[in-house]
Amino acid sequence: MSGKNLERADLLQIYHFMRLTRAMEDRTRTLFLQGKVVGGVYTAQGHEATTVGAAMTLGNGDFIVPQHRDLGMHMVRGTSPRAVMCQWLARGNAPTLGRDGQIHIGDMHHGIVPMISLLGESLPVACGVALTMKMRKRPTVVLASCGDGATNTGPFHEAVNFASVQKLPLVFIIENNGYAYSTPTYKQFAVQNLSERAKAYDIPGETVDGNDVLAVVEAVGKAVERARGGNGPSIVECKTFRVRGHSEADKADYVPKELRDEWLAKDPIKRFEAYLKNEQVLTDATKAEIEAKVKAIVDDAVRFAENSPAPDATTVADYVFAPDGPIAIVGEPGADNSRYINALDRRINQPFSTISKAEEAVGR
Ligand SMILES: Cc1ncc(C[n+]2csc(CCOP(=O)(O)OP(=O)(O)O)c2C)c(N)n1
Repeated sequence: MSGKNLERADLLQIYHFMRLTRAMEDRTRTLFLQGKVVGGVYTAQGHEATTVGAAMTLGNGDFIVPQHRDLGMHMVRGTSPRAVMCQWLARGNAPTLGRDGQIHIGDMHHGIVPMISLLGESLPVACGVALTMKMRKRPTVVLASCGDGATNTGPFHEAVNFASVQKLPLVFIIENNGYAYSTPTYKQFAVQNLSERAKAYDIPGETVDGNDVLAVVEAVGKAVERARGGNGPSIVECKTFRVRGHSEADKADYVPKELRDEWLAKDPIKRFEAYLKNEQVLTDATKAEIEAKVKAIVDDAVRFAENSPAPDATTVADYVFAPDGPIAIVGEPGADNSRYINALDRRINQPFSTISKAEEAVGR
């Protein structure tokens, strides 16, 4: 999908996902204030054009490797709103079975690789997925995102370098939202735009207005096409702003009021809505229809999560420790005496089970 050839239905779908993302987060904040959310709430009001726009450029068989502000990408790729609400309310039937209250979740069937909470660490994993697909000669693109703060970690640079050397079908989205927790960008790096970092790895880098969804679709769409064509990775920096705190526990009083007001005036949903009205794509009736649909989805997800059971305390150690069992000792009967390198080699030449399942699911 490229910004220039969007049909009416595409535009309305983008609007729907932006509204859904905002509504899911707004409702979560209410639940948090009611004391129903277990743990912190990390939202991304202001990021919707970036997250929804970027994900809309992908095709069915592609992968995303999202970060903690990427609910919009999850919504577009098909993570169930019920599953997200069960995560936030830490229910026993949530994807992490109540062990984590965030969107550190994934579903390989929908091409969603779960986030690793340590900043930057998901990016080498994205390289692994892209390399696998390249070795299998699949026309798959992997879209990996991170914040401005995460670009200062070692794994970010290792991943971009590796992706460049291997010409991987990868697009790195940098969501530059002005702050890494309370640290403003000017205290994090000396470059003007984070896309300049692409030069060091000899790949294209572009900076776009991350609050303009059509600009995001255009820039990311181009990078996705480039990756799919076998021309390697790119960086797209989306400049946006986190208008709320790092989490709901953070009042963010380190952000000057004028700066927040300036970005609130550039709200990505209001801007897109004005554009759609001007283009006569969004009428009052269509807007009301979308609002009702979004409300029904969120109501259903909340109802489902509130009626879901709490985690069963007796299962607390499940999936945390390896099950008891015999440990094979090298040299003893029944043990695999392969050298580590041969075992790895054997594994690499076998299909990766999770990725194979995902491929099956998307009918490749
Ligand atoms: C290696 C590492 N250091 C610190 C943290 C704690 N932490 C989580 S999010 C965050 C801020 C990240 O800033 P940025 O990458 O700019 O993303 P943003 O939250 O602004 O979207 C921090 C410090 C972490 N998860 N991993």
